Amino acid sequence: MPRTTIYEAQTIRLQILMPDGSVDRSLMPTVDDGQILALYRGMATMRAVDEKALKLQRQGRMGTWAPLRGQEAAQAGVAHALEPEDWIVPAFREMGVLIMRGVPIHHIMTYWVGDSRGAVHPDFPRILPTAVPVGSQLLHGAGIGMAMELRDEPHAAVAFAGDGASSEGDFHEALNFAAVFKARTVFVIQNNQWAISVPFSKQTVVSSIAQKAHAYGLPGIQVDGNDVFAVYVAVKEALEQARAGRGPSLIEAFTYRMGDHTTADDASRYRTKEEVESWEAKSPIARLRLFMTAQGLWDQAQEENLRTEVEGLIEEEVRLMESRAPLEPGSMFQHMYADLPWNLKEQMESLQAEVAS
Ligand SMILES: Cc1ncc(C[n+]2csc(CCOP(=O)(O)OP(=O)(O)O)c2C)c(N)n1
Ligand SMILES: [Mg+2]
Repeated sequence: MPRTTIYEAQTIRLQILMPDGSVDRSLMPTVDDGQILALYRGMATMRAVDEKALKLQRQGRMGTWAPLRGQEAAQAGVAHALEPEDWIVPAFREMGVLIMRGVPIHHIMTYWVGDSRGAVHPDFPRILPTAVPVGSQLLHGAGIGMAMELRDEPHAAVAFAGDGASSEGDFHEALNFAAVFKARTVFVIQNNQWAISVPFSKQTVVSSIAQKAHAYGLPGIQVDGNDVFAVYVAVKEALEQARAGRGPSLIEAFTYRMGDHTTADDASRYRTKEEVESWEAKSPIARLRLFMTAQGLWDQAQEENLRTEVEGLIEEEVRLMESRAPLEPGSMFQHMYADLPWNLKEQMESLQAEVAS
């Protein structure tokens, strides 16, 4: 009997914009200067919001925050490929996608101060609420894509998850359902190398998440997630396929979580400084700036103007977030049960009495 061979599919990583700011012209998408500037502006805004949120948390002005530092290109590339009618199905680290979609920053921050009004987006009905149960949102993304296929709607859903989510049953169920029912869904997995303290090497023995798509019969591609052009090209093509009813795709954006998992974590306890520094050299923002500078599109003065403008915007957004009247404390009892069980009713009444006094 021949020994059974374990076959690992070969994964190609799409890369267009190199860390030194040079590009592979043969793969470069058609993007005009305005689009490039919009991508850069979006990424710079994400970085500034991230930095501000960390400061607010340290000052006790924010409950927690899940830093997206390092993942700006992965999020900007997707956001830029979306059309207004496409659905966004986020996990909990997609603040950058929301910012580029136009969700006000103060509204995004509201969620992280612990106010449930920030979890939902009444002004953006095609953005689902933040999903903290890891991987659960992938099934919602598959379901929305199935509905669009059934109704023959020329739009698509993008469902986000991390590398850790690829170990959840939900991930496999979502891919399988999506493929079988030709869901108009694009799955974007931001492989940031860590699921809290669990490294990617403990999620799977194969070298990419992209190749898992093949088991379910949908195209899977890995892209350099710190390369905004590669992410944009891959997602744009996958979205066009999905909108036309030609089936779902999986895109693995190979990137790095530069910060802690959340402000409740201390990543220095489980990963080395050298590892983090090696990724600093692959920074998604720096490489786009190098490219733009080489093209004559960007200079120091523009950089400083943008920084001042974005800082001003964020200060105003924080002011708006902090000036919003807080939710009535009893609202925590509102959304779980249609009929409140007696013990919770008792607690609610006791809280109401306390607040009244
Ligand atoms: C079902 C479930 N299990 C565990 C957790 C606790 N938890 C929150 S985030 C996380 C890691 C997620 O890692 P990954 O999917 O790679 O996303 P990332 O945080 O890196 O963006 C875990 C285990 C959870 N929220 N839900
Ligand atoms: Mg991760």
